[in-house]
Amino acid sequence: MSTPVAFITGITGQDGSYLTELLLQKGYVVHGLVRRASMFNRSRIDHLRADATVGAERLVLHYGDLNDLTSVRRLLRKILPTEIYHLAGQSHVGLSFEIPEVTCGENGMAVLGLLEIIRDLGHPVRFYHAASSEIFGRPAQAPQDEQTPFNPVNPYGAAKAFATQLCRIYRDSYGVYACSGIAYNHESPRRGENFVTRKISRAAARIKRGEQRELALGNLDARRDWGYAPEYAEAMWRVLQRDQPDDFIVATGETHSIEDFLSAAFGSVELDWRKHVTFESRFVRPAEAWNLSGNPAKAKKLLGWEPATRLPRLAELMVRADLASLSD
Ligand code: NDP
Ligand code: GDR
Repeated sequence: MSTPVAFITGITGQDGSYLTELLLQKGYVVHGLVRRASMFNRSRIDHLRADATVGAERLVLHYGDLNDLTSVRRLLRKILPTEIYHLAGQSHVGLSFEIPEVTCGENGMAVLGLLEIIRDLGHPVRFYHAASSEIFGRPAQAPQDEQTPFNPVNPYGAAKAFATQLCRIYRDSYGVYACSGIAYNHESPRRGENFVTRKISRAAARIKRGEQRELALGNLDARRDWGYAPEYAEAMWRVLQRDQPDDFIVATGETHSIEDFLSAAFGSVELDWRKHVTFESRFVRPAEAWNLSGNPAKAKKLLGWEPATRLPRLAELMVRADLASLSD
């Protein structure tokens, strides 16, 4: 069997880094798209680039940007990957109200552009689209499944809904092998520092060490279905291993409030979050999604995928990692 070749957009992000580790373990050659920044933005994959057992020929990085799909087309024509994992894009829901055009361009139109490239590629390739629970916004039913109607309430969710529907259209109309993993929140020590879980774990560690006193947050009543990111990378890979393309909910099915997460994170280092958390209105969004809880039954049945890590363990492992990094 020939060596599988993956192309990952968003390789420098949380999910991209875990997926790269997984695919390298499975013997893939991994090509990743890296955008140009004024400073190196590869800290999440530096350990892989330094790993002598991986080597430069098995992990290849290319400069590129979703706002320059001509260069991405050129790369794909040259690499001819067997699988594309499209994870790149502006991923902060709150910020999508502040930079809606960038958000919709990267999460919506860029997916359409990639589907067009794949349609013309003349080479069989499987395409994974990182869809989100935010496509459901304020759903009438909970938990949601693959049939739940889209009802996004922010620009990010609207763009992801557009892209999810386009994957279905290209699959049905042109036979493109395109799948959406409709993932609910997944977290890890590599989570960006302005997402609520990482903000909390980092603050708990810093307060414990005396480096910070307060943590300013927005809406504490919000509830989310939180899982552990490395397990979601495994689901992504499984989605593309099936003969027929399809969409899958990737979730734990359990929801918790921000207060629950605070309690688990601060509790793990014997702190009382109520003594440290303050309210800041700038973190409150113009509209908040609610009722988001995913039913992963289809993924369990057809992919053999099941989440293992949940609260409070998830919060604890994040705080522990933040404490360890402060000791470095
Ligand atoms: P991150 O924000 O950690 O990573 C996003 C990645 O996209 C980074 O590598 C970033 O590069 C890259 N990127 C952003 N804009 C561009 C661009 N214009 N051109 C090229 N690359 C770009 O996100 P996650 O890893 O958490 O999520 C991965 C995907 O899954 C995203 O599409 C997200 O919307 C989606 N998703 C995530 C969920 C989660 O809970 N994590 C749940 C559901 C969906 P750089 O490092 O330079 O910033
Ligand atoms: P989310 O994650 O919007 O669900 O998107 P985030 O961690 O940003 O927010 C979760 C909830 O916490 C509330 N909240 C705060 N959020 C942030 N970021 N900062 C705060 O200070 C704060 N205080 C309260 C928010 O209002 C919200 O209710 C994530 C991203 O990974 C998306 O890319 C992905 O699609 C979805 O998860 C599923």
